[in-house]
Amino acid sequence: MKTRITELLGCKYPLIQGGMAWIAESTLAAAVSNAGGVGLIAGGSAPIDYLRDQIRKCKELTDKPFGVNIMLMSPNAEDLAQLCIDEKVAVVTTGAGNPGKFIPAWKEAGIKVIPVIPSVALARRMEKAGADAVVAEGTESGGHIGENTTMCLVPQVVDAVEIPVIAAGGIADGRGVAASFMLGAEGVQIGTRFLASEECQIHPTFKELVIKAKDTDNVVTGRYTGHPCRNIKTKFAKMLASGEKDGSLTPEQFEEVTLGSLRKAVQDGNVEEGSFLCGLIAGMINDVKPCKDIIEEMMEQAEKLLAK
Ligand code: TUI
Repeated sequence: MKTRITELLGCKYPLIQGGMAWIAESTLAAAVSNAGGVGLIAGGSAPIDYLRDQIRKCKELTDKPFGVNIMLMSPNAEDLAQLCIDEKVAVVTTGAGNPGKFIPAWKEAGIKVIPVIPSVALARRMEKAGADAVVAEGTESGGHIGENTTMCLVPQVVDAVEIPVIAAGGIADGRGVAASFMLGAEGVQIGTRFLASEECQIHPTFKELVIKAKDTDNVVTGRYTGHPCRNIKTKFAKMLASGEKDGSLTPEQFEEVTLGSLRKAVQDGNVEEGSFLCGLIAGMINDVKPCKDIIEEMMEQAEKLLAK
């Protein structure tokens, strides 16, 4: 499993953890890095002091490389981007926007830059802007999503750029990893599978929802706001989806009722008002395990399949 991604990031496995807002903190990131992947702390829309604290905690928990995800829609993005430089973070991934203006300063600081992109056009732009790799993220992913699928997007991005491509969206076992490699990816980004890990600090109700989810227990909300998000199909998510469809919820009302809903899901396990962001592959996930077991089983299965 040595690829340009393991070489670039100095890790054992070509696997990075998704930068899940409100979810990915130092305990999870360190567990993934200690298991041979690259863990990520999500900046989300957190205050700068929170992220600094999380980065420092992670440095205490692991001596392996780890990274930070910058969510570009955050009003704090600029400050958090600078913090990654000040704290000498090894890797930065970005989501929900074009990180072009930050790339020169990150590169100058020796940070490996890996934008998450939903299209070939943006992958090309990121390569020109100096990105070290890209994550091609299919619409199967949880949270904020693009339109193209992993199966269709990954090979098109692989054909379009020279830099290594990491596949994301709908990958939760060795079959998904092997398939990604067949599509030309040199690494995988895993998010949803780590929701059901022992080290993930989300509310037990959230883990329970992931484990119990069937293939159809998933819904995309907020397309009409311009920020489509994939969630577990709770009563709240169904209300949002039908309000959007039948016009009983205006985009403004949608924004109002979803304000703070990520925190309500992650910290409180509030199924009445929380948004449980989660990928389409949750139906395949049936147990909570340590990150080390998840990663080793996944990579062992992938290696066997790829050797066939
Ligand atoms: O960023 C994600 N997933 C996320 S961010 C998030 S927090 C949030 N909450 C509510 C609304 C919006 C965000 C939850 N999940 N994944 C990576 C990703 N990036 N998916 C899609 C994109 C993307 C979209 C447009 C990247 C770039 C882009 O560029 C547009 C442009 O400016 O050209």
